[in-house]
Amino acid sequence: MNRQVQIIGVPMDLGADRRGVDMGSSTIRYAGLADELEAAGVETTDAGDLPVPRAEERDPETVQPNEGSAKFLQETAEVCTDLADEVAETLDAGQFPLVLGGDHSIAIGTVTGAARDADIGVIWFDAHGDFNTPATSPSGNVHGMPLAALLGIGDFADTEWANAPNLSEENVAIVGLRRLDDAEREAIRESDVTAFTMSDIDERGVVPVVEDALDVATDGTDGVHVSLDMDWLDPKEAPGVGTPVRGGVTYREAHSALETVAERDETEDILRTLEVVEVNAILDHHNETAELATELAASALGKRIL
Ligand code: NNH
Ligand code: MN
Ligand code: MN
Ligand code: MN
Repeated sequence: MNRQVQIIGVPMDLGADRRGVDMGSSTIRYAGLADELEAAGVETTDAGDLPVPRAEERDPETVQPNEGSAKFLQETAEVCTDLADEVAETLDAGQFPLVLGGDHSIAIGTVTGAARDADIGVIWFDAHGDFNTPATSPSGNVHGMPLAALLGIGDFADTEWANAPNLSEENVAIVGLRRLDDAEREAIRESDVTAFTMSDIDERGVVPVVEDALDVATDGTDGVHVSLDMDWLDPKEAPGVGTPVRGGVTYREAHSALETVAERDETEDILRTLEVVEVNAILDHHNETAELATELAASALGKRIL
């Protein structure tokens, strides 16, 4: 596939408690992303990083009226609106947006941009459900809310910057779940989102699960957004994340999953946007989580061994 990838960095950490995730985009570049993609036969250009306000510049207890407790919600809205514009412009220019986080709150921008002129499906590789709303969140961290935001759940129903057009619950698949807050579990059960837990992967294997997720995300849509939260992997493989949960996928399972996406893309041209988030440089060991993020992006974009 002759794809022109445009790298877009978003050094965002306002959605998470642990500093260090703001350096994610720069560590992924340093790990050799452009070379890795070049070697896989994918041409890249780099749009640089979007401006993100520093956490120190604001009072972390900023609470918006009627929006319960969500830290830095206004700043997050501004960054995500910029990012959505950048993603939509990149698509308009015939390029493929590869968004590097930053914490997972930026998915709100990536997906609203991807869904501006197309019906899309989403595959969400994550240990967590990211289905909290300001009213249910135990932490107030927006990185635990992006899926609920994009689907317009609870307080997010009236937020134009967050509630994605052209995205329905029926086309969303979460893969690799192993930690949910109580209210999130309830909300996911009540929704039409398809959720695959780690037990599903244990029982069936990662490839059949990802094939099912692809069926969900492609059903009646024009394209698929893949959101890769690096805490989806086991912390032994990806130690550089802010909210590690034991029992995640292995190195090989992760590659296999993204190769399954690439294979479907090769025959059906389904992939519209890709993002890699939650790499935390301070918690990482010798940049190995960033290196893995780089490799997995290459697998998703069609890297072949032979
Ligand atoms: N569920 C928790 C919260 O809402 C943790 C979310 N952390 C994530 N999600 N990294 O992917 O605060
Ligand atoms: Mn996440
Ligand atoms: Mn997560
Ligand atoms: Mn919607």
